Amino acid sequence: MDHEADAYRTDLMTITRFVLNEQSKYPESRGDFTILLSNIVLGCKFVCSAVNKAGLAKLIGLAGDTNIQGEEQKKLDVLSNDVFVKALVSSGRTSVLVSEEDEEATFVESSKRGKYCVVFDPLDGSSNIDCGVSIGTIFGIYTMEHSDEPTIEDVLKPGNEMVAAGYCMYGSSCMLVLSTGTGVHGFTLDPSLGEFILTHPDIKIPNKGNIYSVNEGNAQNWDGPTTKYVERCKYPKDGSPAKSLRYVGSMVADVHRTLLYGGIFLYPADKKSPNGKLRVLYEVFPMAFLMEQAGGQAFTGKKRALDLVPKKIHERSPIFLGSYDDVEEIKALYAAEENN
Ligand code: AHM
Ligand code: MG
Repeated sequence: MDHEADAYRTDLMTITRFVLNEQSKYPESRGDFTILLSNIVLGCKFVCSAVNKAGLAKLIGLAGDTNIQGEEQKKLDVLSNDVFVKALVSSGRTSVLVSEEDEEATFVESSKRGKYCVVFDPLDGSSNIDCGVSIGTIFGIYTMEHSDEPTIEDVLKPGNEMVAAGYCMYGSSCMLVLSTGTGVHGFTLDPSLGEFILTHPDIKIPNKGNIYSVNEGNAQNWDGPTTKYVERCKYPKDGSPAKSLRYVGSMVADVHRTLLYGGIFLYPADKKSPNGKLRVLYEVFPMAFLMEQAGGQAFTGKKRALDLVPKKIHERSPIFLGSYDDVEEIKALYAAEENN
């Protein structure tokens, strides 16, 4: 019997094994990153299970609602935030946490501190929660280079200083996509094992795609280059076929599709929101990091997204990310406008 063709694969590369292998290339590595990541993975598994049970368990509802037992129910995004904050603090490997759900950063008490700072959106795509459409968790990781008391400056750093970034998508399957700066790798949760298994090694985004992804309802308020770009997607001048439009409205889902199929995702500035909608630290940076690691680009309309230096933890920025050539085109339109 051909064992290779066996229905059961036995060389299961779990995410923990994968990260351990990667970290073993650094002789100074002490396993701290692996411990941190396994706590993030735990948070993702918890949220995945809560999202899957949401309808059944009546987890969906307004924060402040009470269930049959008279206990206060938590909205999924509040619950997810609690889970991640607790997992990250108890990992003993973090010092500063920034979550979309919390107005202020969390400074971990000294007895539980470690060298990492984590920025995250525990459950992104909130408008899609109640209708069962894919949502996700996004995270980015910085290292503290000093042993002084942590400050907010430890997270107000450009995205190019992140040491790792990723997202977990709670969709038809639960998938965790991660980069530690050596390419992008995708792991799918095997619910029977409770483990993320490497299913998409070394993801590379196609150089050019045929999909654009944007909320066109905002078109009347866009600037010139964005308007021109989207017009070109629909009415190409070079004889190429028009691009297809796909927009879920969950950044994780839209970026995931862009990563696998190619194309471009845009959340541009508009007259009402001059800085766009998406948050620099825990939405723009992690996704820009992954795109670059996969061979794509991420641009703000002015510069490389990862070169932004945030001044506030919840700062926003316009973002154009995806296939290298597609982002190159929008960069050229912004450059042309600047030269006018
Ligand atoms: P949220 O953090 O409140 O969920 O908002 C972020 C989401 C992204 O997932 C998505 O790309 C974007 O908002 C969609 O915005 P819009 O509804 O304006 O198109
Ligand atoms: Mg969000």
